[in-house]
Amino acid sequence: MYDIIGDVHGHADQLLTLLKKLGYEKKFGVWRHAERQLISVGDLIDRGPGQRETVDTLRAMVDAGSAQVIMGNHELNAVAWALPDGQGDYLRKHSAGNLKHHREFLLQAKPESDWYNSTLAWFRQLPLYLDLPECRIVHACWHEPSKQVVDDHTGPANRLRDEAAWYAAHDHEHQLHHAIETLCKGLEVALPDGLHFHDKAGVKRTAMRTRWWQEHSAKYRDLALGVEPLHSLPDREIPNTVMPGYAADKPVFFGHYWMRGAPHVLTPQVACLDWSVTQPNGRLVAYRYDGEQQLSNDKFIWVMT
Ligand SMILES: [Mn+2]
Repeated sequence: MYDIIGDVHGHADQLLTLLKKLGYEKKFGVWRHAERQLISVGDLIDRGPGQRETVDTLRAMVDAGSAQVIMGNHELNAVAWALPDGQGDYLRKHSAGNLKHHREFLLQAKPESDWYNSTLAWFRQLPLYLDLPECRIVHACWHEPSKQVVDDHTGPANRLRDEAAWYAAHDHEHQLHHAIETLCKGLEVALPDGLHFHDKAGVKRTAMRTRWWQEHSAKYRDLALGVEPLHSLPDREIPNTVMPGYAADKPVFFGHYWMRGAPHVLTPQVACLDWSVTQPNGRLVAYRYDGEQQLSNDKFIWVMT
């Protein structure tokens, strides 16, 4: 069965320690397990000191069949950073803000190198999600309507089909853009009546990140992620139509959300595996999955940073 791991963000030392802890062994240059396969929820790169080693380790495992890796928003952004938009810029603008998040990868990857080109080509063909017989894996949000839009632009392995799809995915007027943003960056809900708040960076926001997995309806301030102060949000219910919850016919795993504290399931069928490896006292976390339909806290395995 599967060992599903959270966002690594270039923390190769923690990745190797976690692989050992999970019982993987390096044979003929590749980490393998006799009975199990590793699945990464994406976000291999940006921030940490061992980004090349992280990519090389997991890519070799994918090539050998001992791992699967899906697309995180950082891989999506890395590809878009390097794709010209035809108007003298790139699909992801080379702004100071965007560069800040990507600079460490560029320093380590060296954009003129063969490694960089080969890695971006590999990122381009990563699946956008996995819908396995027992469970589902996506980087940020399992959202059925967005998945259906994405499926019109992907092939059988859930990879963006061609160059045109990459351009559509970065065209703010195109529905594929919003669908991919939802799967890889999470479900945002617009605030009513022109309301707004300012995020940590002081940027004015008219939509908020949400705890999309929560099933019952709730107020804006109950479902918000990363909004402070919460009382800046309306004290009323979010319409059910914009918060679909998760139709839990099988468990779903994702990363992306910088959870803190001791790893635990969010509901019996929903588990986030990103426990903030980039932060002091953070964790790189795996869930040891054996096909169960009810997830349990005692199946998390982690290494501290
Ligand atoms: Mn992410």
